[in-house]
Amino acid sequence: MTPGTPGGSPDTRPSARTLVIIPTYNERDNIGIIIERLHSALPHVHALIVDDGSPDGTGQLADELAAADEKGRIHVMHRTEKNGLGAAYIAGFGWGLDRDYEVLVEMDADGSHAPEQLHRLLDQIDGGYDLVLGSRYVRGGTVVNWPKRRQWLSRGGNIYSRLALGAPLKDITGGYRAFRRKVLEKLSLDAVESHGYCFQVDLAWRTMQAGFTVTEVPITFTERERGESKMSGNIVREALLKVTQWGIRYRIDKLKRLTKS
Ligand SMILES: Nc1nc2c(ncn2[C@@H]2O[C@H](COP(=O)(O)OP(=O)(O)OP(=O)(O)O)[C@@H](O)[C@H]2O)c(=O)[nH]1
Ligand SMILES: [Mg+2]
Repeated sequence: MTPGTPGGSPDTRPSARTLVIIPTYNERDNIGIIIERLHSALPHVHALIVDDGSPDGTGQLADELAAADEKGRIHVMHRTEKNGLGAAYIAGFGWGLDRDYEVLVEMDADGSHAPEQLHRLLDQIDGGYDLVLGSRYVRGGTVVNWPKRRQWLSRGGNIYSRLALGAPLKDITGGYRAFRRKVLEKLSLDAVESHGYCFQVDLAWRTMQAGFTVTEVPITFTERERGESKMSGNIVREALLKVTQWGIRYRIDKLKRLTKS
C-alpha cells in the first residue's frame, strides 16, 4: 500500500498511508464523482465510504465502485440506521485505526471539500502537525455559493465557539480535516456524543486540550450542487447548547485550578 517515490525508494511520509473517510446519506449523485476526483488528485490514498443505509442506493453504488477499483483503494462500511455524521466518523475512525493507516481524513461526499486541495492538509501533517483543519476563514480561504443566511450561521457559530471556548481557531466547525492516528488513538472517541457541527467542534477542542498541535490551511468550500442538505435546526441548537456547556465547564475548571495554586 505504501507508494514509492520517483526515485524508487518507499515513501515514508505519514501521508503515504492516508485513509479518507466519507460519510454518506443519499449521495448517489455525488459519491462516484468525489471518489474519481480524489483518485485523480492523489492516486495512492484509500477511501472508506461510511453509508447509513441510504434509501437512494448510495451503499450499493459504493460497493460497485469498490469492486471496480483494481487497486483495492475503495472500502465500504454499511450501517443500518441513519445515526448522524459524528457516529459515522467514529465508526470510520475505528475501522482505519484497526488497519495500517497513519493519517485519517474527514471529507464530505457532496463536493464541498475539494479533493484537489487535500495535499494542503497532508503537507502540514507531513510537516509535523497532529491535526490540520481545512479552513474557510483564514487568509486565502473562501466559500462559494452559500446563501447569506448560511454564511452568517457558519461565521456566527465559529465566533461563538471561539469566544465560549477561548480556542484560537478560525474554522473550528469545518468538516475537512486530517488527523494523525495517534490523536484518535488517544482521544476517548466513545465519549464524543454530539452529531453535527458540534461533533467537529468537540473533536478539535479535545485534540487541543490533549496537547496536540493543530494548524489551519485555506480551502475553497463549495456548496453542494446535487442532493439534499442534512443540516437542520436541531443540529444548530445542539451545537449552541453543547459549546456553551463546554465553555462554562472549562472556565470553572480553570478557576478551580487557579484558586488551588
Ligand atoms: N453516514 C452518514 N452520513 C451523513 C449523515 N448526515 C450527513 N451525512 C453526510 O455527511 C456529509 C455532510 O452532510 P451535508 O448534508 O452536506 O451537511 P452540511 O455540509 O453541513 O450541509 P450543506 O452545506 O447544506 O450541504 C455528506 O457527505 C452527507 O451525506 C448521517 O446521518 N450518516
Ligand atoms: Mg454539505
